[in-house]
Parts: sequence; C-alpha cells; structure tokens
Amino acid sequence: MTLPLVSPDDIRSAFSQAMSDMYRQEVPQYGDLLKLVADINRRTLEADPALAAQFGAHDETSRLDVERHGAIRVGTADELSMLRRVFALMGMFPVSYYDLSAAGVPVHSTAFRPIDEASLKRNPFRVFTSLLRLELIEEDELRRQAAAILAERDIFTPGARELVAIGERQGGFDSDQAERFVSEILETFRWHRDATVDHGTYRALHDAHRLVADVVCFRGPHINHLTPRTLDIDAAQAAMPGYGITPKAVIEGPPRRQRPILLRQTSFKALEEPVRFAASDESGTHTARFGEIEQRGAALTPKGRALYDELLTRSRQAPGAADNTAHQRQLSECFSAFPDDPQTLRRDALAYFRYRVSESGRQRLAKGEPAPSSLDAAMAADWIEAIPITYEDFLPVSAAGIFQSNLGDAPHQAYASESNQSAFELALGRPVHDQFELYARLQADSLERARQQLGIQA
Ligand code: OOG
Ligand code: NI
Repeated sequence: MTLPLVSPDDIRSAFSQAMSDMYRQEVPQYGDLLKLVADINRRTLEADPALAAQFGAHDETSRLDVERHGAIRVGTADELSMLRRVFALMGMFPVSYYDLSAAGVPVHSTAFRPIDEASLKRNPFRVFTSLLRLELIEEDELRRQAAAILAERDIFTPGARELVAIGERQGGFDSDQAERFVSEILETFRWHRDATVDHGTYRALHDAHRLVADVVCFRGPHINHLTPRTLDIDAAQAAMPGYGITPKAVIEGPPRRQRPILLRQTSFKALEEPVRFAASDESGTHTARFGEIEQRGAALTPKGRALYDELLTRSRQAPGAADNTAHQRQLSECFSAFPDDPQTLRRDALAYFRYRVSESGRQRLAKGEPAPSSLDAAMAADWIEAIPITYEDFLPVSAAGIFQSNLGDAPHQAYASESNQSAFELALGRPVHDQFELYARLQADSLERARQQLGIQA
C-alpha cells in the first residue's frame, strides 16, 4: 500500500516557514522587520477599509501573512540544476532571466516560484537564485582556483540527494518523506561561520569582487535575505529607524501611486559577521546577509513594462537625489506619464487583470436576470469586475540596486559581457518560463471562467 502524496503547496509552505524560523535565529533583525511589517499592514488595512475589502474578497489577506521571498547565490551549473529539481518538488519553477552583469554584478539569475493561480494564492514563496559567472573573473589563475574550490564542495546533504531521487520517482512525497525533505534541504541554506578557504584566498577572491568571495568561500549558498511584503512601503521605510533598523537611502522601483504597479523595495545593509578561516585560527568578518521589505502592485503587460522602463531610464538621467523624499518627488514627476487609474490601465492594456463575476452580477444571476450577451456589455453593466493581477516577479534595475547597497559604496563597473540566457538555461537544465505568458494566461483563464458563468458565447 502506498501512502497518499503531500501537495507540493504544503511542502513549499512548510519549507518557507522553516527558512523563516532559521533566518530569524541567524539574523535577529529579521524578526524586527517581520514585526514592523505586521504592524504597518494591520494599520494600513484598518485605515483603508476599501483596500481591506479588496484583499479580503480576493483571498489575498491569508497569503499576506506568510508571503516572502528569499535570495541565494550558487557557483556551478550542477548546483543550479539540482536546485531546480529540489524546487520543482515544492511546486516552484524558474521564471524569467535577469542579467545583472550590466550593473557590475557578475551573476545572472532566475526566480523559482509557483506559477498557477491556486498555488500562488496558497503561498507565493519565491527564491531569487543567482549563478556566479566565473568567466567574468579576469585573472586566469584566480578563476581556475575559484572553479577548483567550487568543484570540491557538495551543497546538498546525502539525505537531500536521496530524497530528491525518491520524490522524482514517486512523483511526490508522503508526509514523513516531506518532513525529512524540508529539514534536509534547509541545511543547504544554513549560514556557516567557518570559511572553506584560508584568509589569503578569501582576500584575493574578495578583491576580484565581494560577491565572488561570498559564493566561493563557504560550504553552501546561505540564504542572504528573506523579504516580507508590506502594504505601505513608505510608512515602513519611515518606521524602520524606530525599530532600530537603518534603511538604505532610497526605495527602489516605481514611485508611490494610487494604483501600485510592479514592485517597490527597500533594504537594510548587510551585517558584518565573524568568520573563521581554514588552515589557521585566523578570524575576520564577512558581510552578506541583510534585510529587505517589498510592496507589490499590478503586473504590467509588455507595453506597460516598456513604458515603465522608459520612464525609469529617464528618471535616472537626472542627478541623484539626496534622500528618499527628494528621490520620490523626482520619480513621481517622471511617472506622471504613466496612467494611474484602473480604467486607463485596462483600456490601454498596460496592466494585467483578473476578471470575475461581481457581487452585483451574482445577485442578478440569482434573481434570474438575463446576463448581457457580450463581454463588453457585461463589463459596462457591472456584471463583471476586473482586479489587477499581482506582480510575482522581480526587477533587474532594483535587484542591482539591492545587490549594490550591500557591496560597499564603491560602484562596480559594468562588465563588458553579453547577457547570456542560453548559457544560463543550459546550466539550469531547462528554459525559464516567460512571465508575460504566465500573466496573460491567468488573465485569459479568468475571462473564460466569467464568460462561462454568465453563459456568454465566445
Ligand atoms: C539578490 C538581490 C535581488 C531582489 O529582491 O531584487 C533581490 C541577492 O542579493 O542575492 O533579492
Ligand atoms: Ni530581494
């Protein structure tokens, strides 16, 4: 007799919770951040009954309390492709390719996350996963040394490898296996204060790029931040000092708007943590792990995204602002060209929407009133409502800003290398999903459902 298999959604939720508990132990300030975000979210929902109703009506409140993303950095193709298999067993799949080399960070990345509607609603846990681009280390000898060090390590426990093979064979886990899987995988992301290299090697790699030292000199890809989702990032940024947290200077992403779009993020600087180097009892410090908060808005269509990119580029041509208030003012001026009402966002196809039969539509349907014969008429007569689809992904310019605020103040020069999605996908072992296709499908499916409920012919 075989036991019933646990849903990957349950495994992802358990894993996300286990990561959060571990990170709170490792970085106590993360606990302060969770408290701050919970306080702000409660106050925001109390002060804005319409927002609370919107969240409640669309079951977003339940995911809000557990919602977070994490970030890790790996060193080899084998590590990346094994992670893909691990995350698949938790219902997380690679979405989008991000090239950070243009911003002077020698990595390229994807985000593992759930992709279907029910799984996103349940727990949208995402992990931003970067692969070091060793070929961007200029010095031959150092590059060879880094590759040799990486070839020596196995970031997975034997138990984790065994369970991945079992899970793939069975098509999932029974509850006992699922529990063991979560705890074995957790080990991969744990912080180890013992570096695997001596101090000299650490220094040499650190001098090539701080990030290279972070990826190469430790036993595994320690989780470097976990980010809760706030409903009001301006309030969160302002409240951080009161919780003993110093935020980075400016909030990344679009400005504050009536209708939030994409993603806004702020972080606090990486901690200096003690490390012990190999082959001596020498100790030193390493800075890698930090805290971050994000606010999520509507997913944009390719057309909306192009407008966002254009306005962001324009805003970055102005001299940098001294503080967040000035930065937000400049940004808001540039973004006045981006429509901020739901009708225009929808009519101009700038954002994706989820359609559903409205409360009043349901009442009229129950009374036996005939529904309009076309979708447009049903929309116009308020039988169907449209709610923005939440952006579930990341932004390369913002990600670069987050990386950089943790790499000391000296900005790194852009690498003169091409972005290389096909090399990344080769390392990953499969192509990444296209985020626009995923949002477009959510939108189309919701329209189809509403149409069927009202008996409107296609
Ligand atoms: C990842 C930085 C990117 C975000 O939220 O954009 C990121 C890293 O530092 O490894 O997490
Ligand atoms: Ni992040």
